[in-house]
Amino acid sequence: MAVSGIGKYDPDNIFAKILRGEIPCKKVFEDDMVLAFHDIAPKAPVHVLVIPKGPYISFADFSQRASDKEIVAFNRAVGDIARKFDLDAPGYRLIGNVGENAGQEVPHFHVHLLGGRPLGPMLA
Ligand code: IU
Repeated sequence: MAVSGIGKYDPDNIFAKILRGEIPCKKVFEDDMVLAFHDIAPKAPVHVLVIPKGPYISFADFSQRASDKEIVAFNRAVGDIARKFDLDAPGYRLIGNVGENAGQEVPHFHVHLLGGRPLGPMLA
């Protein structure tokens, strides 16, 4: 079910539990500000979710409240992960769902990094 991309952060959302180590994930990257792991229901050969460690609901929230340091670290990590999977040359897609209209399901900001096959038109 879709969630709101703004409002009060729910510390019991599934990604908050992953960040606290209460639920396992298939980790691909971690530093002090960012965690990335394989999506549990991959839509492409590479489908990684990249999340900030801070309590941000969506891009709308993150872009407003995160520090410059967090924003730089997050963007750098996304690029580094794509490179780690050799996706720069073939290309890849980044998706960030915000709120109801985008069908955001988990109320902790995440970017989907998809690649490893031709992805087709964005809204297909
Ligand atoms: P969305 O942008 O909020 O719609 O994407 C949520 C994603 O989180 C979706 O692709 C799920 O497959 C994924 N996911 C996950 O990787 N692990 C989980 O335990 C749950 C969802 I719940």
